[in-house]
Amino acid sequence: MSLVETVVVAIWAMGPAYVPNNAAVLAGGGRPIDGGRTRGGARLLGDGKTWRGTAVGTLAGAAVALVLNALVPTFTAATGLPVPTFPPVVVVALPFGAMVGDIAASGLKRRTGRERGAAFPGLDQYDFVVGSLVFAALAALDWFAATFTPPVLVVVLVLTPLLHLGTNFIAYRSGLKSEPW
Ligand code: CTP
Ligand code: K
Ligand code: MG
Repeated sequence: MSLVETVVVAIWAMGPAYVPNNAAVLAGGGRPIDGGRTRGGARLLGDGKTWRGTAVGTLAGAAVALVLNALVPTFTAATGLPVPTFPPVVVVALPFGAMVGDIAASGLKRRTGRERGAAFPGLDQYDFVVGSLVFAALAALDWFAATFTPPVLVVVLVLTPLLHLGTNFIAYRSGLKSEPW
């Protein structure tokens, strides 16, 4: 595959993991997952991790996976690119893993004295990638190995922080998000 083709396959494979965090920003609010609990004076997760944001984010990512699955035959016929079809367990694992990675990162931020919304460079850009990839690998290892080949993985790791910073900057400028990260 050429670099451009690898990029297309990488974005396709990660689409269901890219959408949840952005959907959560739109859907956020309501009861925080940690129920307001604290440890050592800091919240466990904070008000930025809610049940509604997590549920809507996961459903939005799963919807993207189902739409992409429906498009595979047409897209493959038109381009010849080996874009993946998501098995049912992966339809859920990619977006849910992305949300869990983001939630785990907030726990780490609170334990290290960072308030809600504080930046943690590196963690902010990779938490959901690592979460989604780990959950997908646990859910369907053969599918994972066939889809996330080394070149696709490299593209994912290089491209994701750029896409993440780009979409978050747009959300920030449109007033949807209070910080650009
Ligand atoms: N959000 C949510 N539930 C989630 C993730 C995100 O409701 N599981 C919503 C919240 O409204 C959150 C917004 O999306 O404020 C932006 O997400 P994020 O930047 O991850 O949260 P922060 O508010 O910055 O908090 P943290 O410092 O814990 O990352
Ligand atoms: K985050
Ligand atoms: Mg944030």
